[in-house]
Amino acid sequence: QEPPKQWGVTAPISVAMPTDEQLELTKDLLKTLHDHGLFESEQEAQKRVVVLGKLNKLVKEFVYKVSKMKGHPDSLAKAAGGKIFTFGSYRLGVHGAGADIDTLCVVPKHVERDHFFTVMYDMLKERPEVTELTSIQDAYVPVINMYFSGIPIDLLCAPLAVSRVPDDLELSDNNYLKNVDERCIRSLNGSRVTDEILRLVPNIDAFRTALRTIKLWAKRRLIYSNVMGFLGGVAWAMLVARICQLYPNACAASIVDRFFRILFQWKWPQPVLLKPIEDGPLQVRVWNPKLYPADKSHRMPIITPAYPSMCSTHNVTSSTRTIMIKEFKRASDLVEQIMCGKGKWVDLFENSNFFQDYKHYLQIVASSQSSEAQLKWSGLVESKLRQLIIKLEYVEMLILAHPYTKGVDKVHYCLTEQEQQDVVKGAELPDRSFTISEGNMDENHLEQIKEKLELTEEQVNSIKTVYTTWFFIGLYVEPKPAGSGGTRRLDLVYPTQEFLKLVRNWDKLEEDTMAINIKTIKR
Ligand code: 3AT
Ligand code: MN
Ligand code: MN
Repeated sequence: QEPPKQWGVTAPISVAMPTDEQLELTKDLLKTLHDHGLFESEQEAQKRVVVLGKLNKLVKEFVYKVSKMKGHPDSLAKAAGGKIFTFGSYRLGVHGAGADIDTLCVVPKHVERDHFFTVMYDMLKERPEVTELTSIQDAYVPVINMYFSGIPIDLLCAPLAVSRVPDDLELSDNNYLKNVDERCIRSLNGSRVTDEILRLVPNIDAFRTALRTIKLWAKRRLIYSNVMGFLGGVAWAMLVARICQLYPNACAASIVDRFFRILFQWKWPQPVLLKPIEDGPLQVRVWNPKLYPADKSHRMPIITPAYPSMCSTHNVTSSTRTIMIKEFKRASDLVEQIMCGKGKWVDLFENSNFFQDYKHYLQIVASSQSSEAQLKWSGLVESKLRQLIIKLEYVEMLILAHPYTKGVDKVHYCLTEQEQQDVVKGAELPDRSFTISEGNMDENHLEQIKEKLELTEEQVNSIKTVYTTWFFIGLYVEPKPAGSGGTRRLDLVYPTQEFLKLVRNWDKLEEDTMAINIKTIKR
């Protein structure tokens, strides 16, 4: 008898077909996901297809235009091609209603990245469907952001070292990575990783439903965030893919069940791999804990399958790993009940009680005086927060430092100097502080305040607007030994001072307007 086909780095654990009960539980699960509004309407799905069709046409026009600009004859300019690829949640088929479409434009070598941010940008600006067009040319991965017919789009560009990009071009060939710049390699990476994940999964339908389940669960349990030291979308996708490989015939409910059981007991830092790590044609580092100490220090390595393989979970710290393992255990117990008919899927998605879980918290307040400054400043502070977590982990008696996954954005309209000083330290003004929901950074509350509070013209003119972003870290302190007297003090001076130094060292800091404050608060 032939051995079962192997998916990934080991033979499957079981090739059993699903039982009637398991199929029934998968139906329940799908219904629960639908009830949570995780699927878009047929109409929205159609709209996405239309938008992608238009974008694909636009890219070809863009390539044609630049080719002509460069003096290529018409026939060659037409043959130069151009093609779009999608990646992210849309490509994986697990996007929710309103999610963005992550899109990559692949163009031939005579089309330069600069053209993308000038020629292509202007072409998009002309289109009546396009709104909120912005570009970040100097980002780690340069990107154009926009809404196209109301659908959010992240648009990347990859000029390959080829003279034409035909419609049947596939990016899986490692040779396309040769002779292109690093930004291009990074831009290609998202698409290559997503495609590879899909190729390495035995049963795409089960994978998609299981991944939608895991993503909803991780968001509800506040452990979905790469920056904060938990896992991001790609890492969760790879974990689910690995479980699918181990149970190639299982249905979604069983995949979810096995997911929690296996990951709760996983022998970290043994890495999760979807295939053996490949060598390739570039002079770039591939993840290798035997060669690189930094790779060896990864606490929960989950390795991307496309060359050059990287660890997607570089940010995980000892605290965040402990928190995730605890969540795997909680979910594993719940799903065990669900699988024998004694529980409900909704229980899995219960919100976490972050603000009740600890006695003490750190509140970190980043503040500035304009929405643009605040976006950059709070982003910088957020990106350094895990450095604070790591330093807190060394504090005596502190067992765990638990970062809240979201920053809380507020805008305050201050009448006095004192009020300004208070809000930058984390206070709120009773009638003049507002929470900013995502994408509403520039909403103006002034008119509303003026009327409601009956302010004089003079008062209105003296108003100073202050933007703040709050971050929170839950502190789990070692319980006092029974019967011991005396007071104990948690000494956080060193880690907090070091953190303040680190963020104030930012080369774009505007010292007069940007501030950072940390204080401890009680539950
Ligand atoms: P959503 O459904 O959009 O919330 P997603 O998994 O599609 O989930 P994103 O659109 O944020 O998430 O990201 C898609 C991919 O883009 C994931 C990663 O390959 C890449 N990516 C996202 N953020 C960054 C970043 N800051 N730097 C580099 N690559 C990024
Ligand atoms: Mn996306
Ligand atoms: Mn995106």
